[in-house]
Amino acid sequence: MLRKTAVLVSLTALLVAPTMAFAQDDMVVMGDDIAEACPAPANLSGEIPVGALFTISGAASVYGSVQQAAVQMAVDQINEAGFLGDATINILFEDSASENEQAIAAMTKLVDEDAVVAVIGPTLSREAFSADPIAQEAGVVVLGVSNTASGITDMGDFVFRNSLPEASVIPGTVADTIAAAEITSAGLLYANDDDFTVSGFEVMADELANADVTIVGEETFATGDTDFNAQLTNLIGASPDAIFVSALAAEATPIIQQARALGFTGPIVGGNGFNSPAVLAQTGEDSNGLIVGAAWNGASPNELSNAFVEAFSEATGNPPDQFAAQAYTGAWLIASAIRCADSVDRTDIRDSLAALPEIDTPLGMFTFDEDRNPVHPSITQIAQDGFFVPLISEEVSSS
Ligand code: 1QQ
Repeated sequence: MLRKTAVLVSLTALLVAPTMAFAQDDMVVMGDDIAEACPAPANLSGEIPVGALFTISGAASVYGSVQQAAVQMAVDQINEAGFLGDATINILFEDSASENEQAIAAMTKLVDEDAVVAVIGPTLSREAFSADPIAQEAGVVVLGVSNTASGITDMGDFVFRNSLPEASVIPGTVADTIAAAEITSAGLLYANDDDFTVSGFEVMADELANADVTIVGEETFATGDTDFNAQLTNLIGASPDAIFVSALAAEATPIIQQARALGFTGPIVGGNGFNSPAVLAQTGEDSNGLIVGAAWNGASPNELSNAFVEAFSEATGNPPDQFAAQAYTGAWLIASAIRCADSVDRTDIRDSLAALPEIDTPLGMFTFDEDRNPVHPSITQIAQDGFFVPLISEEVSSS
């Protein structure tokens, strides 16, 4: 459990670093840059309702459950640190249950009944395409922390995301895979009924073509499928150096297992859906050599990331994943926008979020571009013995 320490400001801290006055006595947290950029708010008081809409149950719950834990931890830190002066965030969690209709109902409740000033989430891009127009229509900021499909922020000027889109991550994944594994051919497999998996596939196909990698075959499946032997047999029969897969975790796991069972020993390269440690835990040795592009890796040398890993591990008993790091950062970004706005007006918060300066975060130095998409470094990882490690200079087996 997170320690509920009182906010103690030591005399030394005041003398050495007056801008640290909000920080907890023994914890490194994310708000330093904003504490310097924006004075302590003078106009805020009471509880400020903020929504968090995640798929806490359902097929994609491996993502939403860690997002919930990470946002709760961030909100505890924000409130305990007095980051919003006399006010605290009242975080209201809703479960989209991996269903678009449920996401719409939950977003409507948060925006209309709970009168939240901003919403973090929803988890899946297809949920965002369903539910975000409700927030946009009501003039409420919605900050995606795991939406990676193309076109998310095109829904409107209240729609932001801090999750690097596949279009930003996959080019690096393709380039690093070519450099490390010297692939010249690839097969592609993707779910053709999900906004994120289709978008990821399109980016993979474009990037492979740009890099002159021969595409030996493209195969599709539907979300919820469990048997991929027919598609994998077709692809493996064409002898690709690597297989690129755009899938959510529930399908990623049997795809890896079945590809290995069919004798494919080359790199399997996954998109963002593979970034859950649940995929590695469920596939064991089969995921050795799996290559996945990410917005964050636990090996990052960044001090805020290290502090986040320590605090999250202590709070939950498990190390965080990329989705936790993005959700944690997202909650601090919303708090930062509220602090800098010194207002709970929904439009003031939107303008403040869009105008945040570049700040240090567990994801690295972070800023929004003019389209409200994130700008920060990405990383290519390879799975080794149940963990994602940076790919750079790691050995990759080829078929
Ligand atoms: C999306 C994704 C998923 C993997 C989120 C968990 O990237 O739906 O956009």
